Amino acid sequence: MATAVEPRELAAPPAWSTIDFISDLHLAEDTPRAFDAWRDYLVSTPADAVFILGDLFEAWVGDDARDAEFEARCIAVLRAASARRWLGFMVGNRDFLFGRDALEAAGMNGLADPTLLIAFGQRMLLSHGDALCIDDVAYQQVRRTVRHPAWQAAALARPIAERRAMARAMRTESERYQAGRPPSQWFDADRATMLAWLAAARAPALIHGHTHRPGDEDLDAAHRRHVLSDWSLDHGAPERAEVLRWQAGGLSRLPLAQASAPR
Ligand SMILES: [Mn+2]
Repeated sequence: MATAVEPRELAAPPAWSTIDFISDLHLAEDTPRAFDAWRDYLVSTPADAVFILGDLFEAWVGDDARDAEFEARCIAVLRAASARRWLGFMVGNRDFLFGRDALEAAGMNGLADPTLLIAFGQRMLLSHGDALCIDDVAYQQVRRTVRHPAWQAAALARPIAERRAMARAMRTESERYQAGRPPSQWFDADRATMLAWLAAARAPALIHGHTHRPGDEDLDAAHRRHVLSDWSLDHGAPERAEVLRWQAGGLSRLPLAQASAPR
């Protein structure tokens, strides 16, 4: 059964004329090209606001690890970017332990999943997307567990090295799943659930990531979804990195090079 979720509302300040959405960069120490592309994009985008809708990091093992070499470099990039423009961050299934301390260090605004963004006189529902993939019953069980405050408190009480090992194990499991079947057979967001969320939000459109299958699709005559691109620039697979940009005239899907061009 499709369950509706009440979104948090966020009204864009009238001064915003360009709003960017990105997700699923899966930044890690072994993704130097994605890291550089992301840093350059955050410096040069003409956007007034950038919404990061989850899985910015391949893993985030807790805010107490934010001073480690790689994490500190990421926070420094975010901090420099947030001095120039508004940054919003919604956690994904890889970086769900990104918390208040890291948000504050990065100068970012935390976003609930889902969030209803109101801009240009329109309503746009935003989600990472993993909660919509209800056919993946085993994952939804894991999600309920790891999103529970008690589980998180217990996990964060463990040594950082142990948490990194846990994150690596989760990554291996996910890679095994993806290697075992073509992308067309990976779990997708459930249509009835998306429509229920959109009805609860009284919104005609949804933006989500997570599935790594970018595209735009009519869900019915009155509702549409826009799936964000992952950023794949490092591991030999076909290169892909896009920004979804919202302006008064509508949405546009931009290759990274174009997203950074001056207005
Ligand atoms: Mn994800």
